Formats: sequence, C-alpha cells, structure tokens
Amino acid sequence: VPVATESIAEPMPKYECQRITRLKHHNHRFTTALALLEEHAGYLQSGKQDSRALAFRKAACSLKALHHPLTNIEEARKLPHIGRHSLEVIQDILEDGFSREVQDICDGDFYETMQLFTGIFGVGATTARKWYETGFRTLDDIRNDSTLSLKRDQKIGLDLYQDLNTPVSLAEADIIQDLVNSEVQKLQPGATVVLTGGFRRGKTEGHDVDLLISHPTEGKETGLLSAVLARLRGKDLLAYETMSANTYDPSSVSKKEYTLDHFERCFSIFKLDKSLISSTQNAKPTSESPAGVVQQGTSNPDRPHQGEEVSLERAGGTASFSEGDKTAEKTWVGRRVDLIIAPASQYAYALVGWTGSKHFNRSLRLYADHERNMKLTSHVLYDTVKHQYLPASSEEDVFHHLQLPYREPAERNC
Ligand code: TTP
Ligand code: MN
Ligand code: MN
Ligand code: MN
Repeated sequence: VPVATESIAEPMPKYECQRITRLKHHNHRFTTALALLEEHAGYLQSGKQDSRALAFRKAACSLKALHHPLTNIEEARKLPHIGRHSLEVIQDILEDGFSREVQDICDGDFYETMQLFTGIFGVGATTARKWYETGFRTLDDIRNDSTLSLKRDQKIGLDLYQDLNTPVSLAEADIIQDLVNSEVQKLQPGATVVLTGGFRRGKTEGHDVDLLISHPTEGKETGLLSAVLARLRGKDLLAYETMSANTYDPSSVSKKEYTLDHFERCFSIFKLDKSLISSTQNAKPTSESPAGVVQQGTSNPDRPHQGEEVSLERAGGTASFSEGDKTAEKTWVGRRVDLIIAPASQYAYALVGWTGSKHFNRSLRLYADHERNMKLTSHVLYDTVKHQYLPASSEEDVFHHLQLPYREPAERNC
C-alpha cells in the first residue's frame, strides 16, 4: 500500500498557506531571478500595493512549493499565479540558462544604486529613487551634499552602513535574545522572549532580530518595554531606538490592513560587542549559481544582492565610527533589533504574524477572509458570520480555527 505522498497530478493549491514552502527547494535557478525582478519592480514603484512585484513573488512561491525541478514550460503554465511575464523569464532560463532581462537589470546602474541607497536604514524606494534621479550614485554623494536634510535614522544608517548591511547570523541573534531576556527576567520573572521572523523559519542569516515579548499572565507585559529599554540604555547597548505605543483598537478589526499591526514595539539598533561574537561568523554563501545572475552576494535566497561587493566598497571600507575620536575602531557591531510586546490573549496571533513570512501572512489573511469569512490580524481572529472572536492559545489553534493543516515555521518560507 503506497504511503500518503502528494501526487504529481494533484494541482497545487491556490493559497500559499495551503502549501508547504521550505527555504531549500528544487527551483532556486528560477526563484532567484524572479526575486530580483520583484525587488527591481519595487524600486520602480513606491513599494506598497505593488502589483508587479507581487506577481513575481507569487510566481516564485509556486515554484518554491514544487516537489521537483521544473523542466518544461508546459508544467509551469499549469501552476497557479504564474503570469505572462514570469512565464517568459522561466522560459528564457529553461532555454538559455539565464534571463537576459535579469542580466540587463544587473548590468545597469539603477538597480545597483537602488540596492545601495535602500540599504541605508530609514531610506525606502521613494527616497532612493529621488536621489538616483538627482544623479547621486555613491554613499559619499549623499554624505557630502549639504542641501539634503537627512533624518536621524538615515544619518545613523549612513554611519553604520557596513554593519547594517552585513547579515546577522543566528549566533548573533541568540546572543541578542539572551541579552534582552536577562534584562526582561530581572524586571518581570516568567516573561517570555522568543526569536521570531526569519530565524524562527530556519534561516541562518537575517537582516534583523525580531523578538516577541510576552507574559503568561495578561497585564504583566504592561510597561515592560520601556523598562527594558531603560536598562539596555543604561548599559550603553543601544545606538538607536524608536518606540511606538500600542495603538490596538479591538472595535476596528474589520477595517484592519493586511500587514500592519498595532503592538507596542521598538525598532532599534543594538551595539553588539565584538568580543561576544565567536569566530564562526560570516559563513560563506551557499554555492549555488542562480540563473541570470552574475555574482551572488549572500546566501539569503529571498533577497538578491548583486551589487553588494561594489556597494560595500563604495560605502567607504573601514569600520570606524564618526562619534568622538574619528579614527577609533569601534568595539561593537550595529545590529537591527525589533522588540514587540504582546499580551497573553493575543500572543498566538502575534507569534504567527511575526514569524512570517510576510507573504505567508498575506495568504493566510486572504484565505481567512475569502474562504472562511474571518478577519485575521496579528491580534485576533474574528468570525464575521457568527460575530465572535476566536481565542487561540497556540499557533496550532490559529490554523485549526481556519481549518487549515498546521504548518511548521520552516514550512512558511514563501
Ligand atoms: P522582517 O524582520 O521584516 O522579515 P523576516 O524576519 O522575515 O526576514 P529578515 O531575515 O530579512 O529579517 O519581519 C518579520 C515578520 O514580522 C514578517 O514576516 C512580517 C512581520 N511584521 C509584522 O507583522 N508587522 C510589521 O510591522 C513588520 C515590519 C513585520
Ligand atoms: Mn529565449
Ligand atoms: Mn527579521
Ligand atoms: Mn523585523
């Protein structure tokens, strides 16, 4: 009797949350090219509500969920969400081994410059494009233009450019989690500090560290974030912080946007002491040669980094810090850290939301809305037919309410 394996003939489900999507799959040669086109499309448009970028993302997601390497275009046509443009790119890679369109984007200076500028903390596609159109091409062009009034986050983004564009390792994330947790325990014993985001999905590198803080007793999380920040500040562990209050309004669940949530949070930059970082750092990229791509910068399969080597060179090399003694080597590395506070009653939803991926969440919320008449946010799940909230004490509960098979975090990498 055959075991329950998925049949090749069985059509792929429409929603990404109905599928299993792992970090490693059989079609990186196509998905790396599509990810680059997604990123490029995001540079051309304003970032949000970008349908072209979304179309590339959805096509890539279908290929990631495929159980074998794609070998012919007819098979791609049968997969969900593969639009005309993506199909052409796939066909080129099948026929020629690379995509001319991707190659041309890599060869031009727009993509490279946009990667460089959007790599500055606090700079989005709109600002980066404005600078590109002004004629700026290097970080020094930005630094040396006295007419630009840079925001506080952008200034620190320039100062710490190299640090913040070096991927955070899992080992560093663990160190930061421990640092935060030890302060949290002193303030509120029994509180929980969980590493979420890409690391929880099994990534070994990330652009930041996402820590979800809660306490099993509802209410004990109140005031915790500002107290933790005060302690971290006291130990001189923060280079930057910006806190937002909890703006959650339970009465407005039906109007909620798909991606925003309203938890109390802090976007920060930690000073991670270099002596704490072991020598096993900066593991070399996984050696894959994605189609249509010249030099692969990092092993993050989600975000192409063609311009990276040039970018870091342009960033101006040495890791000195412009505060005080200008020539002094700093003893720490800047690392982006997101701290989020969730009350116990919303914790399961917050955990799903902050584990991601962003695109997995998007599909989960669309699925809830269109297939179950439910509104899902990072705070609650609301049944719009029965007019009731569905409490959850675990991620399994959330999937169960949605009548979806449970997906492990490692299976949410779409
Ligand atoms: P990110 O840290 O932006 O992404 P990531 O951890 O998946 O990848 P990376 O390695 O590049 O850091 O966000 C983490 C998750 O949190 C993401 O899946 C979506 C969610 N999220 C929210 O729910 N609300 C927010 O405001 C943000 C910024 C993210
Ligand atoms: Mn061709
Ligand atoms: Mn993250
Ligand atoms: Mn984050």
